[in-house]
Amino acid sequence: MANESATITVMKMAARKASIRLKRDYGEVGHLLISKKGPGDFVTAADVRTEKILREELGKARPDFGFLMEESGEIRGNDYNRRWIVDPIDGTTNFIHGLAHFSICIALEEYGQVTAGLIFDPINEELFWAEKGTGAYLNDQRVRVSSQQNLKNSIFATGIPFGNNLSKIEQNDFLQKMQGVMSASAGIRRFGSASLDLAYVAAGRFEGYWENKLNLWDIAAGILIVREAGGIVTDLYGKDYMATNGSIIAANPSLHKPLLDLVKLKV
Ligand code: 2AM
Ligand code: CA
Repeated sequence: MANESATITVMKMAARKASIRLKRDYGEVGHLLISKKGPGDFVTAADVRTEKILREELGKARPDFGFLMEESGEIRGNDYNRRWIVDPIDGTTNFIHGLAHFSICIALEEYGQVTAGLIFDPINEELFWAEKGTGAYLNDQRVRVSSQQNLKNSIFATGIPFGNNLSKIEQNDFLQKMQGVMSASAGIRRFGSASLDLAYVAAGRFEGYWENKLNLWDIAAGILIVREAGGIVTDLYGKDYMATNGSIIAANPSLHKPLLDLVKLKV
């Protein structure tokens, strides 16, 4: 059983409270899928409501901390050095389509460093969490990255660009990189939630994961959880600027470099 701080207890309670309504809302999406209007507006409301519950719960427990939240943006607290980084639904597109693969993400950043992270998949009741220096956990069990050393036996997750969020040149570059990984590995998965992709790397389910154009709230908790599970996380240039350039690669220590060699960004 893990020894956890008061902070992580606060985070877990907030996530569990927010998840009760969120699960009910997810149940509604099923009905709305076949309605003319579709579930889009309803899901936006669910997103905002979940964020509000998280803000209230975290704010009650730590009144001075600030927030960076997907829906509300930056909210300064009295304590300038501590803030919660929150994504109320990571995997919103899955949620909208009635696909049961999304999470609530909470990270605590202190003096610019994430010191605690939580990723909660409320449908599967999987709560991934870590605190700096004390390891990574799935519910009450310690998790570690996979020990696989060969690319050819490995599966990797990624996020395939959608709509026009990449230029044609970037799209082609991505396709070329996918081709490299698909030839070298046992396969690629695209599950649609950056946080759960990172959580699954931490739990050894995926050997690695890479994606570009993400926001800090998608990855803040996951970076800590993967590192505490013994994995390596960098940006797609092999550096530590995930928060500023929004690119990320996470893998077990044996496969981080081989995967990076296949998917590295040049410019
Ligand atoms: P979201 O569900 O919170 O939007 C899917 O590839 C991953 O990309 C998800 O974790 C998703 O988070 C994230 N993402 C970041 N920016 C996005 C955007 N503008 N539209 C859709 N997904 C986005
Ligand atoms: Ca997200």
